[in-house]
Amino acid sequence: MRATWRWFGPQDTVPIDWMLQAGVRGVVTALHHLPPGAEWTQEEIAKRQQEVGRRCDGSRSGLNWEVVESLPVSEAIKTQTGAWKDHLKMWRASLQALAAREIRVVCYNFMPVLDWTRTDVAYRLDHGGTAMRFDAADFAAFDLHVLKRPGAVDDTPEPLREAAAIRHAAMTDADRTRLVQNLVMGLPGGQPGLTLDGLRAHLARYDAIPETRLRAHLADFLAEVVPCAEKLGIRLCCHPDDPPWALLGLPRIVSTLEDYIEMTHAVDSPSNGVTLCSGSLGARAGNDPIEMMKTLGPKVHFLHLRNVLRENEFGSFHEAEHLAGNTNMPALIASVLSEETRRRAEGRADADIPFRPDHGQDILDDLGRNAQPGYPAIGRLKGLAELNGIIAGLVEAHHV
Ligand code: DNO
Repeated sequence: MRATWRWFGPQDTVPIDWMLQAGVRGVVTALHHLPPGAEWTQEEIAKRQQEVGRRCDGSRSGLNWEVVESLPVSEAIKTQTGAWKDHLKMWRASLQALAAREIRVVCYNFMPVLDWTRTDVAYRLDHGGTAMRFDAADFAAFDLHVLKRPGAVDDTPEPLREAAAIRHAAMTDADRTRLVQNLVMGLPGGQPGLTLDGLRAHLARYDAIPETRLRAHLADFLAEVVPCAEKLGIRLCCHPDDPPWALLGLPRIVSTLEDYIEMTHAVDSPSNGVTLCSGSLGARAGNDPIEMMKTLGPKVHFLHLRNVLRENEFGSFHEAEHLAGNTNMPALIASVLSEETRRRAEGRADADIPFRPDHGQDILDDLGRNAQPGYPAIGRLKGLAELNGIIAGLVEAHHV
C-alpha cells in the first residue's frame, strides 16, 4: 500500500515539507484553480509538478504528483446540456496531457451539484478536538425551512420533519448563516460562493433528470472517456457519493456496491475503476466497505481510508478517529493486502495501491490553524500513523 497525502496547492496551510515528515511517498492534488470543463494543459500540470517537487526553501522534495483528485466532471456533462460535448473533449485532452506528464491515476466523481456535504465542519468532540459532522435534523431544517425546496416535505420522514422544525426554531441568525455556508459554500469540489438562489437554479436543472437518466448519463460519460484512458494507460477511479444517498431531491448513483457493479460493467475496462472511500461508503448502514473491497478489488485504483460513526437511523454521522467508527479498519486493510498479493501473483504493475489517510479530526495545534475542512496536519498524521501500524502488523503477521 502506497501512502499518499492530499495537497491543495501552494495556498494549502500544510506545506510539502510536512508531508515528508509524515512519511508519505506520493502527492494527491489537482489544478483547483481551473473551473470544471476547462482543459488541463501540460504547462499547467508541469507547473504544479514543480511545486510538488520543491520544499519551502526551494530544495528538492523528492515527491511526485501521483494521483489526480479530482479531474472535475462539469454540470454540463452530468446534465448533458450546454457545452457538454466540448467539455468531454476537454476532459479527454486533459487525460492526454496528464499521461504525457506521467500521471496515470485520475479520481473524479459524478455527484450532481454538491460534492461532499456536512452540516458542521467543527463539531466539538468530548476530547476537545473537532470533527466534521452531518446532522440529519440540521440538514432537513435547511432543506425545509431555509431553502424551502418544493418536494422537501415529501422527501423527509415525519419524525425528522418534527426534529427539523424544533431545530430551526432554535437557530439564531448566525447559526443559520453558518449552516448555509457549510452546506453550499467553498467545500472542495463544491462551488465557492454559491448562493441559495444559485443552488435553486442548479437544482432546477435536475428537475428533468431522474435517477435512471443520470445513470444513463454516467454510462455515456464512461463510453466517451474510458477508451481514451485505456489507450493512455490511465486508471480512472470514481469516488462514491458523500453521503451515499439522495440529497435535496438530487439523484445519487454511486452510493452502493450494486451501483459500482453497474458502473464498472457499463464499460468493461481495467481503466474504469473505483476510488474506495471507506468514510463516504461507511456512512450508509447497508454498505460494507470490506465486502466492497473484496468484490471490486481488481478495479480499486485508489483508497481513501477514514471512519465515520453513524449516530441514528436518519443518517446523522460524524467523522470518527481512523480506528474508531463503524468500519473495521484492520479487516479492510487485510482485504486490501490480499488484493495486492493477488495482483502481484498476476504480475500486475499496479499491485501497490495508493491510499491516503482521508480527513482527520482537528486536534492539538490543528485547532485554530484553519486548514481546509477535514485536512488538518496533525489529525491526518495521527490517522496515517494508525493505518501504517495496522499495515506493518498485518504484513509481519503474514510472514511469521
Ligand atoms: C472530500 C473528498 C471529495 C473528493 C471528491 C472526488 O474530502 O473526498 O471532495 O475529493 O469527491 O472526486
